[in-house]
Formats: sequence, structure tokens, C-alpha cells
Amino acid sequence: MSIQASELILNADGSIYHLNLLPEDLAQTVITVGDPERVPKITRHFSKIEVQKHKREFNIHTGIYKGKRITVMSTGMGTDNIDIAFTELDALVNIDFQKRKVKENLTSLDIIRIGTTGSIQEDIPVDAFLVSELVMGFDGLLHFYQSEQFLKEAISEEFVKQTGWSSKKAFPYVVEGSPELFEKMHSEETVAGFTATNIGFYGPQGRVLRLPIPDEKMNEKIAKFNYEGRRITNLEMETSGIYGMSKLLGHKAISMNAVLANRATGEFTKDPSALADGLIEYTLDRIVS
Ligand code: R1P
Repeated sequence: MSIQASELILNADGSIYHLNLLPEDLAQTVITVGDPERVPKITRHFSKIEVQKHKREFNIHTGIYKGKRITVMSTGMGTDNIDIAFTELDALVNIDFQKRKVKENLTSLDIIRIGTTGSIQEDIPVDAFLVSELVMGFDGLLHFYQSEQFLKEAISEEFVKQTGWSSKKAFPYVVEGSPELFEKMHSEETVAGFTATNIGFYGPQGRVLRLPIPDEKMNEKIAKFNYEGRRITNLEMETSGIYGMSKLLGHKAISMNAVLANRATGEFTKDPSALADGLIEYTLDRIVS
């Protein structure tokens, strides 16, 4: 059975609907970032840029860094975009667009996120580089796929119990990053983390400007949660979708985070741009090491 035109949507030039890429435009190593303007900040280190495409929040360059072909793409903010970006990245390598069929031999991509985050632990300071070993998703995306086999339900159950997590919110899901990529990217210069991903920046991450939230102690409870000595370290908006979709689709993923803010102490980095540049250089070097 071939996949229908309404389900696998291709543009007139044969490229995939949202990403606008042709299969040959994509490298097997992919760096994702939230911010479209971070893409050229990464590819300015490349010796050559072969492909440049931009549609909606997806700004995409493919080029060469120290002899390695890498695609760098922005996803915009949030796991809703990750669902689209990762399904289409996978389709580019694992679906035959002419036959509209899944290929017999599947390709596994290496996917590395270079993002920004807020620490919720006092001892993980602003300006740190954090590599997510594990993620807890409050966004609910993975519950729309058959994902039970990958989820660490015991951690979620314990989290709900310890924090009194409201059943009106999505049930938190826990997924591991690629252990192989974690080994490659983690060093003395990085902190290993257990990231929590949420669906927004303000209320969902416990920020109050004008709107009250139902549980003012939410971040404190998340920070105090302890599962066999493991604690949640930081909040951002994409990693759960990235780890979840990658596991489901058979790709390896790791999330690198520049700690811009410390939510426990109220601090914010003095130079966000230099911090992101530092993480970009660190990550590129580890990719080719
Ligand atoms: C919020 O300001 C955005 O910054 C973080 C969050 O995950 C969210 O996307 O990551 P990026 O800097 O990669 O966008």
C-alpha cells in the first residue's frame, strides 16, 4: 500500500511539505536549534554550504565542517514543531517518495540539538554546558504514538506521586537520549542532566508576569523530585520530542544545552550570544572528534 497524497505531502518540486528539502539535501548528521538565526552562526564555521532553504520556522543549511557533511536546521520553539520536523527528516531518508513506500533498508540519523535552557538547581550555574542524559516530557506528544515500549513509566509514576502532578496536565513521559552520542558529547566541560521539557515558556515553566498559576511551588517540587538519586536539572521546550521521536523512528539523538538562566537563584547570563557561540564551537569539535 502506498502512502496517500494527503498523508505524505510533497511540494511541486518533489520536496517534503514543511521542510522543503529533497532527499539529497539532507546529511546523515543533523544539528537542530530552536532559533532560525542560530543556523548561520553554526554554518559560518563550515568550509562550504551546499544547500540553503528557508520555510516558516525551518531555516536549513547543509554543508561541510572539517570534511564532514552536516545539515543544520532550526525547528522553532516547542515539541509541536519537533513532531513535524522529525517525521519529515525521517521521511527524507526512509520513505521512497516515488513509490510512496517505506524503504526496506532503514537509515539511522545522528541528531544533535544545540539549545538554550534554564537550570532549576542552584548548583548548576549560568554559563554551564549541559548534556541531557534523560528527559521528562510534560508536553504529551509521545502519547499520540505507540510509544509505551520506550517510556520509563516507573520514573513518571514516582514523579506524579512526589510532586502531586495534576491529572489535568499531560502524563509526564520519560525517554533516554542516545547513550553512544552522550558518551561522545559529554566531557569535563559539560554537566550531565535530566532535562524537563514543557509546552510553553511562561506558565508551563512556572513564570508569573500577570497570570497566576495553579501551583506556585511547581518548579520547587520538580527540583526536589528524586528518583534513585537522580534529579531534574533544567527546563526547555524541545528535548522530549527530540528523544521520543528519535527513539520511535530509529535515530540517535542528544541534546546540548547552554544554561542561560538559573531559575533557582534568579540569575541570567551576562552574554547569551557568547555562551551560545561557545556551545556551538564545543559541539562542532566533538562531532568530528
Ligand atoms: C525559549 O526561549 C526557547 O529557547 C530554548 C527553549 O527550548 C525554547 O525553544 O531553546 P532554543 O534556544 O534552542 O530555542
